[in-house]
Amino acid sequence: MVCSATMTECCQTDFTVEEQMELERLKMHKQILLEEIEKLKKQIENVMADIQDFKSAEDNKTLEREKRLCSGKKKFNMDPKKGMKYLVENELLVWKAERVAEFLYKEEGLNKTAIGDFLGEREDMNLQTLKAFVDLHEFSHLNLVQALRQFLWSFRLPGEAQKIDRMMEAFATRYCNCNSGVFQSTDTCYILSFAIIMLNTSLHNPNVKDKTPLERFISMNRGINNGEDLPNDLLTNLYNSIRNEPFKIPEDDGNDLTHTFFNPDREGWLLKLGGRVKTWKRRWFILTDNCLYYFEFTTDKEPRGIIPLENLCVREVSFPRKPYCLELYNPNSKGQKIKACKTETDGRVVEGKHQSYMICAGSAEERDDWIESIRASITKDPFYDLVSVRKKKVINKVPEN
Ligand code: 4IP
Repeated sequence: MVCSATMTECCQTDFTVEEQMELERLKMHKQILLEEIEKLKKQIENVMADIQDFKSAEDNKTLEREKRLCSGKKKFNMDPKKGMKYLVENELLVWKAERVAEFLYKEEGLNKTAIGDFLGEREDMNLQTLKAFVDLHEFSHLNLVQALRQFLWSFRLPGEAQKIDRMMEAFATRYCNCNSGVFQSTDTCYILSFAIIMLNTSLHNPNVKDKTPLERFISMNRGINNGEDLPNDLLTNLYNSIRNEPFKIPEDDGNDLTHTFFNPDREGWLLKLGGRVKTWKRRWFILTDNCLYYFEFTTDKEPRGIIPLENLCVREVSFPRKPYCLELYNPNSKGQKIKACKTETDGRVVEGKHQSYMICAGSAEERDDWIESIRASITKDPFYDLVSVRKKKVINKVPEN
């Protein structure tokens, strides 16, 4: 016979009343649990959706920040001051010397000229940043050329003398802190750094024809270690290092240190009137380093005379039968000899005897070009004064030990 009762009915019949009640209770419990699971599922879904929203909001924020950072860097590259203002106002950078220095040292995409300009400014914050920036460089166990390579690659030296002075001073201080005992003073390190940069130009700039030999480099740096000489080995190593590999200077607008003050400004044949004996001599003149050098032949290694242009003025003058003349004179000490040196025919180097230098060019145009170049040379490049003041200081210093 086929039973038409359902399974439950069948079971129900088999269960005791208590068992049936228990079963009912379990069923309800199961229902509640299922509902709770459903609720939890919904909650999890909601949380997941929130997380997703949060993530994309964060992504958007990061993206937004990236965009602002990018435009801040662009602004900085065009105008360092304005760029910094923007970066700080947009909370992309904290206005503290260490943080700004780190940013300038590590951040990709910053223009090295702009970094140099910012670091060279005289404001307190810029000075502090310069110090912090230089302190980020590790110069321990590097020789001076290696340290300079690292330093000069991290930004581009600005053209202004005072800025360069501050930066090189900061460099020299840091180098001496990292390598105590190498130099007697920061000034020694500073002067030698300049000598190395000049050497780099002399050896690697094709416009410079007179390449400084090792012996001259050594003799140029005599007495700079507080009156003492630096070891020949040290100078020779530095010389060789530069000779074998020139400095790598960040590319830009050609206004680098090399161009700023080491290029010969002008060279050419001119006639010069003697000091005491008034004879005209044809001499090869080179205007460079704020000095006028004259040679008998273009190939001569040693000049016949050197006229430092410091304190001098130049003007056009007329001279009988010499139509295109210019005169170098000292407006503050008329009637006195101009500070200069010359080599006598017997090879002795003596003081010049001119109260003024009368020089004659081949044409009016040539004369005017020379006047213009000499004037430009007199008014620019106070670097030499800066370096020479320090040089005098260290050469006259008594060694500490
Ligand atoms: C010389 O005349 C030359 O003109 C010298 O020029 C000049 O020296 C001398 O001046 C002058 O006496 P002589 O050759 O006819 O003797 P350079 O040195 O170019 O040959 P400066 O000082 O101009 O170089 P005094 O002042 O040294 O006499």
